[in-house]
Amino acid sequence: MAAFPEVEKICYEGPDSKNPLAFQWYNEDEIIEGKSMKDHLRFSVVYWHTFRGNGSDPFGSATMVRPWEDGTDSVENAINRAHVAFEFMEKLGAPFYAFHDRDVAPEGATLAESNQNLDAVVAVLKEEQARTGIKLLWGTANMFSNPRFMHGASTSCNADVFAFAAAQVKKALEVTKELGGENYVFWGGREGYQNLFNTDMKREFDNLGRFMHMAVEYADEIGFGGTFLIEPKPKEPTKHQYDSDAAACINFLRAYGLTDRFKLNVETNHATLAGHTMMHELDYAGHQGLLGSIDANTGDLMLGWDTDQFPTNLYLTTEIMLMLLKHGGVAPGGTNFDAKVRRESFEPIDLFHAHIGGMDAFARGLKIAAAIRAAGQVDAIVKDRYSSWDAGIGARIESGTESFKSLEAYMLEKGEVAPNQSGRQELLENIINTYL
Ligand code: XUL
Ligand code: CO
Repeated sequence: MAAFPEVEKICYEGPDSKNPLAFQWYNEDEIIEGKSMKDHLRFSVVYWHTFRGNGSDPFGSATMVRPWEDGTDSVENAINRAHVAFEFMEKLGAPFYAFHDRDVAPEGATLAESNQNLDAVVAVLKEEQARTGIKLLWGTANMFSNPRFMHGASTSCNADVFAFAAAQVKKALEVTKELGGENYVFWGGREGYQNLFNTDMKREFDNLGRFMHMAVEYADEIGFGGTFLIEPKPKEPTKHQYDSDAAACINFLRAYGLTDRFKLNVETNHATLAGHTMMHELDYAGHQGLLGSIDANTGDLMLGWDTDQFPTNLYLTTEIMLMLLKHGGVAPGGTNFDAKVRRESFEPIDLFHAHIGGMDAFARGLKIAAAIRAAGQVDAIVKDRYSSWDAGIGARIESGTESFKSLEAYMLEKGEVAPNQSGRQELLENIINTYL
């Protein structure tokens, strides 16, 4: 029986459409900068929020109405839910999805039982992928919900927890490979600390590095060639997460010799929590050649926590798409809606409204960003701003032929620097607004 009988396949109807179950901007075959929107954006639906989110928050219990759930944590219910998930994604027209092991199948009383449960559901996911053509963007392991991970997983003070986490990631890698997953994600979960008085930070970092190397080794052993992604987040649930922002993650990857196999999965609301803009995080990861994928969502200006709302702000999606186009696109990563409907939006149809809105916001951001790039005004201003580096002393410094001594001689002779020019921030902001 269909879970969403009132919903047909969501189609593109154009900007004038008033149909809430149609796209106004996401036209998957439309070509932008030589590539279809579908290939630029590579939209992905997350299993955890969309099919497991129940609307509970720190102040109240579940609100979501999900008629297909039978209220048990059985494998049978999980299999039924998998069919619902694929009906949803097929009707939405999302080419990808992403999950944690424990989202798709219930955790058993032992590791062996958990693995068995996972295998039973993965067989169904595989059939559904073959039936619909929907692919797995990435798999990951939930190493933060179970109480055993209270001190972290690979950074736990309890070596047995490291061993359990290793076994769990081993299985999650096997499953991701079995389903043709294009990437594998590590979000730090509880890899961080609450209090430095009880923490051997050096040992925890070393073990984190050791764990990642074991993951790469095992991926090689089973022939999993997907990209590994680390997802920066500065806090929540711990006071300090080791993967705190793009720069900290990249420093970790370099320090432990992992940059050849890892890139970053950059999430908007995590950037906000880190005190950065998403644009900053994307540009930083991008210019280091380590931009792998994005988790698309947004926070709320009035709330301090990780609200993971669907992105609807065109300024934000434009900034993101400017960065993705600048750094050569997001593939083999994707635009993964790590976002949840708010607890007052408890009806199944709200899931469609949320995803349609997010996809349209990104499609518009892509079109706006492409128009800004085609016009070239912004690029021309940036090029002009740095023109002192294109010739003369700037070009000589960049070519490596100058030194402190030669620069002192140059400046002693010249006496004072060439006059500075305006930064033109307001003009640039006005230009961006003309495209929105
Ligand atoms: C947590 C978060 C996770 C990761 C996957 O804030 O973003 O859902 O994306 O573990
Ligand atoms: Co995320």
